[in-house]
Amino acid sequence: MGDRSEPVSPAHGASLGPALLGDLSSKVRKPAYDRSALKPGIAHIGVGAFHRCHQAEYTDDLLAKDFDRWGLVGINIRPPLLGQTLGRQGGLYTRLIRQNDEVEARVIGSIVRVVDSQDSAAPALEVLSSPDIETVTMTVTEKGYCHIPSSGALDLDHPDIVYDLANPQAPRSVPGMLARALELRMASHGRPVTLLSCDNIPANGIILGNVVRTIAERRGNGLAEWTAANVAFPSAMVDRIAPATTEADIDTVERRFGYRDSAVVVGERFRQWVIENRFAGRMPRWDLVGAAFVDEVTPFEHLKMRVLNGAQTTLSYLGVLGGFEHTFEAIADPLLATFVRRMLMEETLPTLMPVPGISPPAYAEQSLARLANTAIRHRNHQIATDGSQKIVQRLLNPIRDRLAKDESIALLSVPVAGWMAYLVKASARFGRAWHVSDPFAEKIAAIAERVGADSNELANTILAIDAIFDPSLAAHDTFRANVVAALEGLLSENPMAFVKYVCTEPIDAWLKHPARSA
Ligand code: CS2
Repeated sequence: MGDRSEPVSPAHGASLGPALLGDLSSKVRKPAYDRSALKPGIAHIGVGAFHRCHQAEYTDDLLAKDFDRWGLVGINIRPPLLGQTLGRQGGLYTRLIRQNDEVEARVIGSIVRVVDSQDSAAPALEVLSSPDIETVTMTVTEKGYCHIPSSGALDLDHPDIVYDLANPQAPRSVPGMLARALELRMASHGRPVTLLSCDNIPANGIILGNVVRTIAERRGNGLAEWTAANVAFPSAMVDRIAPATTEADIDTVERRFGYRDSAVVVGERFRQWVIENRFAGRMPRWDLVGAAFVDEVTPFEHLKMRVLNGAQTTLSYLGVLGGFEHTFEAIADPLLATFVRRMLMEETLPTLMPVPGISPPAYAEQSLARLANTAIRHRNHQIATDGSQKIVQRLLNPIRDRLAKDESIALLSVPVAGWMAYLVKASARFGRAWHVSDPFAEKIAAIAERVGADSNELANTILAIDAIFDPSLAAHDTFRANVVAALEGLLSENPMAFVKYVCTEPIDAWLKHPARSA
């Protein structure tokens, strides 16, 4: 597309919205379908950067290729408010693809309406129970499912679940809200629906099905039976790195393309979506635009969570401990790059099942290259957030697989200890090195206050948290020994020296290292 005759910027400084579309620079790609003909058919819960960079873009592609009634209604049940940003822009926003020096802009048009349901469930329930909505997708973060990470069961002690079981008509949690929406559907039109989790939890369809069904069963009014017959919970693997938007991203759009957009998102070029072929009712044909509908998602899910996400989590904890702000800076450090590559190649890849059409070593190399993209400013603290909800699928499951075969876990244990060190160092006793956000942060800070710097006692007390560490794993001698040694190294004055040591010496040597008893 040439822009030789382009006026400097007809939209100069104006805010993005339907009226501005015609005035945008030809460098900005626009929706290639008639938005005014778009009707709602999909609801999405959790309209953050990831959704806008992923499902909404696939839907935009689908509408351009095979127009159908698949407009998206975006719902937020937690902050931020959508009305102020996306709502004011008529659902339109810019998706930037950034790859080192390249910047590509595209306005996505698939969101037809946004709904803020932070104060009351009513607006969300109205959408979710509507007969127009045939598919519900969600990105509500790992902790949004209110499950126990180590078992996948609904956490019946979770305050929002306790509340929802007592007040089923005004739910606060995602499982409570979905169960209530299904109840309203059952009582009104009875139309089937697919509930599609797009979060990085293991077997996400199974966990979503578990938590919703557990609530439905307690209703005792036929909802569990109706759900079994009319609702599908396919699992899915989703992928695209899309960090939280910053003011600098908003300024980039204004500077380069001449308009203001308060809902900009930035992502990498790579994207992937593998969806289990198990639907209730009509389903958007995302498979026509690059998604894959498959019988078995597990191999893809393990690949993505253990390799890409495992590397991100590792770089986030070791990165913070080493003083690096973003993933791309952590991986530019030769030591951390060596560590993460060795961990993936030597310990993670052998735990994977065969993945149709994918060579795991090539995938691992591609993942490392994605993480090195300097234009994706993904903060290590952002990835480190909610680690208690992430380490099971990213690190502990591959560790368990290796222990079952009596294989070494020396490298994979390091980021597990990294997560512990990250939370321990945020406690007052350790000088509040940084601010953290994790459902288990307080509990671990309390352990750190009580135990102090004794790594053995610290690691063993944290390993006893059975909502995160399955007791049989926590009791495994090799696992304990490795985590204790790594925690000691990472809490020492020079955590990077420990990482260097691990990269050069076998961990058994570290277990016997004289510095440990010094
Ligand atoms: C990241 C993910 O914040 C995190 O936990 O690891 O959001 C990651 O960027 C995506 O899963 C990539 O698809």
